[in-house]
Amino acid sequence: MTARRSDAVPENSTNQDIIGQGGELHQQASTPETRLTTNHGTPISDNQNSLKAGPRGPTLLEDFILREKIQHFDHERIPERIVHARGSAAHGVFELTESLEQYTTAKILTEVGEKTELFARFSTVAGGAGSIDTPRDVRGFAVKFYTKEGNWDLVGNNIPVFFIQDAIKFPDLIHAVKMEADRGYPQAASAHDTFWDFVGLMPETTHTVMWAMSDRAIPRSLRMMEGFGVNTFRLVNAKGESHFVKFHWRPKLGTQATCWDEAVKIAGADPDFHRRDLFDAIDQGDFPQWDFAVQVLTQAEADALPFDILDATKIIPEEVHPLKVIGRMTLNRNPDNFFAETEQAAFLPTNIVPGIDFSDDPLLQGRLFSYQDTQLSRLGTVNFHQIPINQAKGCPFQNFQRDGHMQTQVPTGRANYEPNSLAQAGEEGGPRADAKGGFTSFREPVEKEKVRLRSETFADHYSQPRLFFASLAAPEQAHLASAIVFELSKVSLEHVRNRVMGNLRNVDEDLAKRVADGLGMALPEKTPAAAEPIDLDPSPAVRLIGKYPDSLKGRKVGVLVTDGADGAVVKAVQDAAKAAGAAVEIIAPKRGGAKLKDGSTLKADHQLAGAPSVLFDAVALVLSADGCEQLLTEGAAVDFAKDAFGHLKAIGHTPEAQPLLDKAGVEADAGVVDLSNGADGFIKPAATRQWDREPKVRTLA
Ligand code: HDE
Repeated sequence: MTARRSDAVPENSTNQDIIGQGGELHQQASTPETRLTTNHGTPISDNQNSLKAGPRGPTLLEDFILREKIQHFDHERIPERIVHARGSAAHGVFELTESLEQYTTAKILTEVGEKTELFARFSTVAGGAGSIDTPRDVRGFAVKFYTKEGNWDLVGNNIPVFFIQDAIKFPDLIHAVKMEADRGYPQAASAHDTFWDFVGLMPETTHTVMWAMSDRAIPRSLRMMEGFGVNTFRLVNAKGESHFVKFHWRPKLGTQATCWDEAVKIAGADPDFHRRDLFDAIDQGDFPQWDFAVQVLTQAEADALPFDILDATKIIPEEVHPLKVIGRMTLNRNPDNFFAETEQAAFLPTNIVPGIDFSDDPLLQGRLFSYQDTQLSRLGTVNFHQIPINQAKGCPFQNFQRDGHMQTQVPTGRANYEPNSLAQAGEEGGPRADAKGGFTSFREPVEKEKVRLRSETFADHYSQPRLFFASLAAPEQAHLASAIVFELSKVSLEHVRNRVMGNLRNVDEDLAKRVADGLGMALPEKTPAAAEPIDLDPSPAVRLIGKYPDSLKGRKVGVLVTDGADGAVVKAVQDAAKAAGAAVEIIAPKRGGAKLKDGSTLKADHQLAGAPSVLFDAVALVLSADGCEQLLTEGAAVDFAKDAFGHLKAIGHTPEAQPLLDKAGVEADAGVVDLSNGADGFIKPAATRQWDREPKVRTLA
């Protein structure tokens, strides 16, 4: 039995020996600048013990320090975003390279060379704040520009179209995709009954569903995603003339995706895969960049399109209206504090500057209400614009709005109304409207009956999904078809699977048949379409394969090393991969590292069990014969090689690694490279995926 401690109060009231090691870390601060205080500034003498009636006695209600600390902790969480809850963000800068003066008065789009600070947040849509980074999902791509004329928030997605045409359907769409109401699952997954039930019943979702089933919805990195404003906006010039505009972000690293099986495994290996990747890249000075581009159309050009420019389920193919690159975004600083910045960032499509304006897109019109409203419930006060991340930093903001929860400003003077004549008496009169430089809405003539109607011009739901499918590279088409098979296979309601297939027949008979074969079901009747689809010219610009640069820039190579391995080979791989722009990480059976052939120790970045090959873009197996022998009975090692092969990655290896490759079923091909003759032959296949290998490793629809 351990002896009972005495109730006597020890002389040293913090009892450091009892609390634990690291006493020096609990060192005492002595100056007002360094000492710990309560929220109200009272210095704290002991942050280890609550106030008790004797060392073993009950805690006293009087302990205001304990109560304040616990109470603040209890309230640390705020309501998460109803959609886009899971997000990662960074600070950066926008630089204009070409002026749009002809089209707009917005300074951010006319002052070439001007650098505007910004904050960008990327997100998944369906999952909660703590969900995985790699589900199949649309990604949010929201940018807040702190311009000289107020904040401009471009709140977009990584897919250029949206599921629905009218904002009134948004709550239904989101209810359907999020976890099912009674059972509370699945989290962050569209592969379930209610989502596909909604999809089957709402043909307007078809185009975006196609994009969401494509490889775009399983991005390799947040740094490798395109971004789109989705809705049509207007640019308004000094003469008051309006043009329609679509906004685009193009990543310098190209748009790249994972394989579905890989994305699923990453979810387990590193749920923070994208967040970590973005943070690490910026931390290491490898700043992600995007070109900013616009498509500008006159009213006449918009009228000539075979669809309605106000319909957010349609793209304007860039082969029809080319993109004009006008600037560049660089993300160069990680947030200092996730909550204060990433979580409290409030994006509002209504944050717009003079010279940019809204279109009548009924989806956008609904968004103009929703975001301000949601910030009120999430951040709890009308003063959320005063939170540092949301403040208009590029210019002053001043008005007569006053008071409210969490008011942090201290306005002076009596002028809290307008008009006032206080200035005549030498008092502060406050700001006034600026008829010339202030925001003015485009004077669009509007005089119609009030109706609840969907325009006839919104009726064609299938021509563009058909265009999208026809435009993809063959492996991407197979991935898309397989993704639909995967998702519908998780749908328990047979009539829902049938309805979706009936709709797909309007898109492409071959696609529908491949899905039916993949499901092992008969192809149902074609669903009648509201408007018969037409064949539009394909848009190869929507492809991924063949479009992104064959480069190791921004990618990661994993080198698996065992005891007895040849350090010269490791170094050759490291040097060649780094020279090609990749990050290199060492994996060993033990975290301490591997003892190389020459007796030196190579430190490891990861232990094998915690670093499967899904975390890397290409791998090298630098093994000794003995080391390989030991790995043959190590499941993680066999999976490492097997998955790298299955995910179409380049595999460099020493000849000694052959038994492991054999056990993993790795067959010789152009992506499996013997490193005996140096690492150069490994770099080329490492810069891409081995698409030719795919039919050997999986059956696709
Ligand atoms: Fe959003 N959306 N949305 N959305 N959305 C929100 O605002 C909404 C839509 C998008 O990183 C919410 O602050 C409605 C399209 C992004 O913080 C909410 C409709 C596009 C983000 C909201 C749409 C988006 C949001 C939830 C249909 C692409 C995250 C939390 C009319 C152009 C921004 C919040 C961030 C967030 C409403 C459709 C993009 C509820 C009603 C289309 C990137 O206000």
